[in-house]
Parts: sequence; structure tokens; C-alpha cells
Amino acid sequence: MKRLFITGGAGFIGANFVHYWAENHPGDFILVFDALTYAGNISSIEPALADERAVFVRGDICNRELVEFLLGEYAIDTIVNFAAESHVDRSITGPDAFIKTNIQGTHALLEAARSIWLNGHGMPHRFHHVSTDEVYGSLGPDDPPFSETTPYAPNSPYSASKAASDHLVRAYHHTYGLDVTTSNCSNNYGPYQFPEKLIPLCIINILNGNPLPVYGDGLNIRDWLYVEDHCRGIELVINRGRAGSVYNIGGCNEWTNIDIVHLVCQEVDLAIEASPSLRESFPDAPASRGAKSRELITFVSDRPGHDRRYAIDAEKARRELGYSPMTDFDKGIRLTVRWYLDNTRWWQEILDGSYRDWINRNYGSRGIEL
Ligand code: NAD
Ligand code: TDX
Repeated sequence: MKRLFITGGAGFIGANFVHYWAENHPGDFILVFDALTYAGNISSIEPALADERAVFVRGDICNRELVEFLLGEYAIDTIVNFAAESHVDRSITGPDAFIKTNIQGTHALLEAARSIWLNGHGMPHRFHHVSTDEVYGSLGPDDPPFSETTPYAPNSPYSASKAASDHLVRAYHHTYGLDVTTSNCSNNYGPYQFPEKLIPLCIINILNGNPLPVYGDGLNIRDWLYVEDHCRGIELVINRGRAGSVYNIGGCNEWTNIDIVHLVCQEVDLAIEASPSLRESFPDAPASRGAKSRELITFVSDRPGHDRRYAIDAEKARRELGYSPMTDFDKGIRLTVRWYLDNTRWWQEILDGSYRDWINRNYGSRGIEL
């Protein structure tokens, strides 16, 4: 039985991971530790928190003393670090928070783990760090996909801060013998993704009849993975990955942005055309008046320093861990569109600000102090 400390567990991938782990390891204890920044949403994990083996603490990973106290108090043996500032565009307009959370926060977590786990008792432990393919930089059209030995070449403040955190994790293994693993994953999509990222942004903008902003020429390429496949990959790394190892996780599923936007338009249109109640709920969606969502596509200025192409070579994870993605893209996009149609309250409360008001009322605007 494991006792997990899941940082960033109220965010997109973290919340999916909390559900995945609770379902597949019902005897394990889970402590979700999350600062509930703009991207954190406690309602995403409410069902999992109803279990007596789950605890939620609002806190900042930069708060080493608090983390150290909780690791000891709850006899934690596994940290899974999802907590991060994760949006590239925000890192361009405001990099400070990325340096603080992604670098200083990961360092504070490592120090807390070192202090609790390497204190002479030799307690079995695992520090799993969740990272990104963006640390490897940008690929040309004919370059081979990123492998674990591809040199780091991060291009945005976001990817540079993630790269720095990866190096710290590596160094704590090499220098102190902390039992660490790192996974570098490609673009995720699925339920609970904050509506600033491309796919949920497009779904919601279509429903509200708003423009679909496509950066530059729309021909940038990403390798998309359904979030549940990422969660399974992380589970495999935690359970079977070698200490000190890095594993790339990806979907083997490269798409240009414009093709993704077209696919999302098509799926939303099909759903609305088939449902009078959706037409009533979303009168501004093009399909509700017999038009096509692709008319909302608007090419806008490119993201500064926009990486052209990412692609992951997940052969090491396949060979060593038996990892392979299970959800094909058509199915994953259909499931994702369906989730946003069935969970309008989740995203409408984010858009209208009522969710943030609720958090501030129930959790205080500054977080808990222990
Ligand atoms: P997200 O932005 O949806 O969620 C981040 C979570 O971390 C939020 O709940 C937020 O409240 C919390 N958080 C932020 N700062 C914190 C702090 N200082 N202390 C405690 N909690 C804090 O992010 P995501 O998309 O779920 O990404 C999770 C992790 O996976 C990140 O490390 C990201 O770099 C990595 N990743 C994401 C993707 C992707 O496609 N989304 C792909 C590869 C890797
Ligand atoms: O409105 C948009 N229009 C657009 O063309 C947005 C939000 C994005 N884009 C483009 C930029 C990217 O090429 O779509 C692509 C995907 O953009 P995002 O959803 O912002 O993701 P990306 O920048 O690729 O980064 C994501 O994947 C890797 C996550 O946000 C990172 O946390 C993860 O590490």
C-alpha cells in the first residue's frame, strides 16, 4: 500500500491522476496538496475526496516547512509532483510565477523529501516529477522525435523553468541518492483542462459563438495524448521505473493546430446537430443556426518564440515499462467534447468568476496556515 502526496492534484492532469489512482489503487492513501491558483479547481476532485483515505490541503510547494510537516505527519512514501505554472502564453507575459513555482517550488519539495526520507532510516520512497517534452525545444519537419537523450534546448520561460526543475530532480538523485523518476510528456487533452488551452478553449468558444484564435499559420505541430494514457504512463513509471531514470511519454499522434481546430469544430457541430436541447442551451453556437463552426476560425498574431514541432519517441517506456497509449485521437476528442457538453457548470463557473468567489469564501484567499 502506498501513501501518496500529489502536488497540483486540483489541476488538469493532477485531478485526472487522483481519479485514476483512487480507482486503480483503492487501498492507498492520497494527500492532495494544491495552492488552488487560477488553474486549480477543487470541484474536479470532489468525488475522490469523499473517500476517507483522501485528504486535501491547500498549500504552496514553495512552503518547505509545511510540506516537510505533512510528509512526516502522514508517513508519505511517494510524491508525485504535478504542481506548476503550465501555460506558455502566461510565461511570456509574466515569467516570475514560473520561476518561483516551477524552480523554487520543486527545489523546496526536494529539500523536504531529502530531509524526511534520507534521515538515516533508509525509508523506501519515490519522488516522481512530471515534466514536459517542451524542454527539448523545437523539431524541424524531418527530425526524429525527442528521445530521453535529446539535449535540452528550452525556448520559453515555461519550458526553461521546467528544464531547470528536471535538472534539480536529477541532481538530487546523483548527489544525495534520493529515489527519483521523471516523465517528459507531450500535449495532453481530456476532461478538467482549464479553458485557456487550445482544445477546451475551442470547444467553449464554439458553444458561445466566439472566435477560435489560431496562432500564426496554424501549422505548428504537437503530439497529442489523452490524459488517461498519461496517468497510466506515470503509474507505470512510479511502480516499475528505475530510480534516477527519465521516461518520455507520448501519443505517437502528431497534428497541426489547424487540423485539430477543424476536428473539434466537426465534433461539436455533430453533437449540436443531433440534439435539440443543445441547440436550446447554446443558441450562439454556429450549428444551432444551421451554420458551421469553422466559420469562427480567426488567424491571429503568432506566439513569440512559438515552437514549431514537438514529437515524442516513447520506445524506452514501451520497452522497459510496457507503456503504450490506448485511446485513439478520434475517440479521445469525442470523449473530451462530450465531457465539456455534459459539465457546463464546471467551466461556466470558471468563466463567470463564481468558482473563484466560492474558493475565497471557503478556503480563504491566502491558503491555510498550519
Ligand atoms: P494545470 O495548470 O492545469 O494545473 C496546475 C496545478 O498546480 C493547479 O491545480 C494549481 O493550483 C497547482 N499549483 C500551481 N502552483 C502551485 C504551487 N506553488 N503550489 C501548489 N500547487 C500549485 O497544469 P496541468 O496541465 O495539469 O500540468 C500538470 C503538470 O504536467 C505540470 O507540471 C506541467 O508542466 C506538466 N505537463 C503538462 C502537459 C499538458 O499538456 N497540460 C503536458 C506535459 C507535462
Ligand atoms: O488560442 C490558442 N491558439 C493557438 O493556436 C492557443 C491557446 C494555442 N494555440 C496553439 C499554440 C500551440 O502550438 O496551439 C498549440 C497548443 O497550445 P496550448 O494548448 O497552449 O499548449 P502548448 O503551448 O503546446 O503547451 C501544452 O503542452 C505541453 C501545455 O500547456 C504545457 O503545460 C505542456 O508542457
